[in-house]
Amino acid sequence: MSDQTIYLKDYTAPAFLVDEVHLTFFLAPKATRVVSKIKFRPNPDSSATEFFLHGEQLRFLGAKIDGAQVTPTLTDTGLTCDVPDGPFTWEAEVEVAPEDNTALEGLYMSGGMYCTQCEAEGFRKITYYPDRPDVMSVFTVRVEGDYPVLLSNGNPTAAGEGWAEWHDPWPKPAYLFALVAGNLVNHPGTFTTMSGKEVELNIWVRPDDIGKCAFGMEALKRSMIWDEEVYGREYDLDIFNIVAVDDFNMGAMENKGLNIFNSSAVLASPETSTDANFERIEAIIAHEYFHNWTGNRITCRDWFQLCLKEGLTVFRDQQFTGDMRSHAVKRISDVLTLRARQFREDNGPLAHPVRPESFVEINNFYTATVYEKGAEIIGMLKTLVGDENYAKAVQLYFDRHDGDAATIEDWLKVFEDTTGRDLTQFKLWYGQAGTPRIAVTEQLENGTYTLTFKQSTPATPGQPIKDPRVIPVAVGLLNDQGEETQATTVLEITEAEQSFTFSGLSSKPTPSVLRGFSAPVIIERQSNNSERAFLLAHDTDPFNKWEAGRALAKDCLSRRVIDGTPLPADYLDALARVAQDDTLDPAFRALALAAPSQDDMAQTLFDAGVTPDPLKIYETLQSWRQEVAERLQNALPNLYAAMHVEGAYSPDAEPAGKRALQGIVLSFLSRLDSGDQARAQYAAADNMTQQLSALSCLLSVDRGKEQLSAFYDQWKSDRLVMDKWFGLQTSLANPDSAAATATALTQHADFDWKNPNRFRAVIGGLAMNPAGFHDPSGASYELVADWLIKLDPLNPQTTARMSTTFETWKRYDADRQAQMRAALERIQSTPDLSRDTSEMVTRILG
Ligand code: B3K
Ligand code: ZN
Repeated sequence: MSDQTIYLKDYTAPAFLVDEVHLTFFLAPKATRVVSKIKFRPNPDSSATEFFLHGEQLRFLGAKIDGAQVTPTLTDTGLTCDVPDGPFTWEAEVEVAPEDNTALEGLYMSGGMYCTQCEAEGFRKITYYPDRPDVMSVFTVRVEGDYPVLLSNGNPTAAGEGWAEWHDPWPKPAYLFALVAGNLVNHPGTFTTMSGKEVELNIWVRPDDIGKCAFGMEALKRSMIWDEEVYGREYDLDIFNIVAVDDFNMGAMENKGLNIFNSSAVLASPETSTDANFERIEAIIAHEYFHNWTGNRITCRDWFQLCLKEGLTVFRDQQFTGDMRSHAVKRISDVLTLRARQFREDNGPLAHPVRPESFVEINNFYTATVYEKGAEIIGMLKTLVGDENYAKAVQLYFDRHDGDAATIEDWLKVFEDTTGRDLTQFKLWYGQAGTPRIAVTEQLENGTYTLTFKQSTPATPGQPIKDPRVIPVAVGLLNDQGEETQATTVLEITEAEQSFTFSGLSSKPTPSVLRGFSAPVIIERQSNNSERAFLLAHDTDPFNKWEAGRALAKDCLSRRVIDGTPLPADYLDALARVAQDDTLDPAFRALALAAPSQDDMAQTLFDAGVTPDPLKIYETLQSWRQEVAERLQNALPNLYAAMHVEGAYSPDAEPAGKRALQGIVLSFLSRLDSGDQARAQYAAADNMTQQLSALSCLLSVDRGKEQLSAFYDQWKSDRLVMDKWFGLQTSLANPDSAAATATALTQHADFDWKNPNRFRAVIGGLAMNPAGFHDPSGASYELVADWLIKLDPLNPQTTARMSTTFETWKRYDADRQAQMRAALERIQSTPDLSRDTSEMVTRILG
């Protein structure tokens, strides 16, 4: 196994280009034969001459060039061969064993069906090929196998008993190749595009799941219309297929015309899916569909440019969800995720630039930084150039680069050409890792109010020194009546220290800084809780209104963790006011009433120079819930009743928001009524949102044994619901019994550890229970390490991803650090550890 580091600076153009690919698959679980016929020609823009094709874990059966047999030189990673000077046709025959492919990369089997996952470098496990995104070609595929459904990319061209042929007219890199075969049924649909073309739509599932496709189909149609209306992008094939697969390493994959989805990211029904599931499914369907233009028609030159397609496509799916639901609520949830995942990454040993400069295993760079911070960069760019210029620049990008394998430079150039603006400094966002800190100070003198910003970014691995970046900081000012005296204005910070003035002020205003979270930074400003309460009550910017409440909560909770300070009455009063303010969207109120997460509190304390004690944080949050419940006691029953939704279940934002607030209210009520209301809700629930929220409330107050086993009996044959059943138990277990709970669940007959969703539910669920994961016995660290070591030889990608559970180890006390380090070292020293996991563990250890 090679574990060489690959560098962006070493990029060279491919020696050969591909004009046509013809593939024939003779499917068999243990021995699928893949016959390839590929038209190559030397790349006029490359001085390289070596003919190298990637290929891994392939049984080579033979090869020909222009019809004559050749004997290439084979290695573990590919082959080389002498080739003619001009264009030539390469033919090869290889054999692969999809049934033995537990890594779920390349061609593999899931529940009796064949499927593929090629991004980033999985195509080389299917046949010999220049498996790099800058080699694009038209593909024609013939699939032979005894299955009723045989699918590949593009349009179907011919089919008969046991075979089908597909042709994809759009040149694409091999990572977008896909094939599916199996006993599947389809939920059909149609879509008429803006130019009047009829497109056939299908969601392909196993027969048992046919009742769970309707929502996904409607979400797909909404995505297609939205991309036409907002970005002017039309679909470009006669057919668009989505397939649901149970064993999948991530959410979904945007293969051209044949998206393959983790079942959890597409299948939905009111009885089995929560509101959050519906929203996530809608977003993922949109995301994969949007890739058709941002990713497929315009792809990446090399994998260092991954954020070119991912950051932009995440940004687009965030805009879409905002349009479909609520922009304010979406922004708050996105920032919650960004801080929980990306800030955590950016402030620890795994910090890396949005465009990394090197990697050992590219699959390890499908990160929150590339995706979410990548999307924040697009958002900042839009803020800086304005909506109109953003729209123009993006159109120019589509016009100029359609059919290209592009770079971040290409992307920035369309903005420079559209606006005349120099984006050299802005580009630092792609190259510099780490979350900038901005210290804000204020001064009022002779009616002039000055805000001063000082930016700095802490050192990250390999990057000790950082330069000042361009940071758009949206600011508004409020007077002491709570009226807005300065509407939102975007201040562009470009220097290490910079001041901005506002004139004509008679008294000191209250600044509302970083409205809408206009940049992915940490604001450091001396504030106090009366100011925060004031902003919570009066800020017109919904994000900052929520943010003020959050800062208030974190401050009160931190004090309580540090020295037991009781929660101030005015804080509880402010919460009570928000809870009962009917002018506010229930979904917003639910977010405002939710406690900060344990991990968020740990990071907050760590940033304040306090070593976080996970158990103490857990206990503090528990007592917070109790105190809030008591303070809200009189209001809770009415609020609970007011959030009742009449009529049939709908996953739309409005009823979902009401259920979200009702769920929070129920969690408080459960602390006062021994779970009576939750038991009643559980018994009456006709949808998964309410069933699961009732069960969680019961488990959180140490009740619900009966419901937990009833839940199992009711849902044991539904895989996706059983993932919830498993995950809930490890994530909500009491700290001192979490490891034991997880151990018991790993011995459960339904614990199929080779299935990534189930593995993530149990092992990932434990990691999402910080007090349980960090139990001082070290039992959870041991357990997680044992399971990662066990999974690694089968599925390196999922193992590597889950090793990030340990990424915050340096935050904790010496004992915990020693235990976590020992667990990491044990993983690291495992013989034959995969390149994926080895790279991650080595970086985490630092
Ligand atoms: N592009 C895929 C992710 C592929 C991950 C490879 N390890 C899904 C997405 O971002 O849409
Ligand atoms: Zn994506």
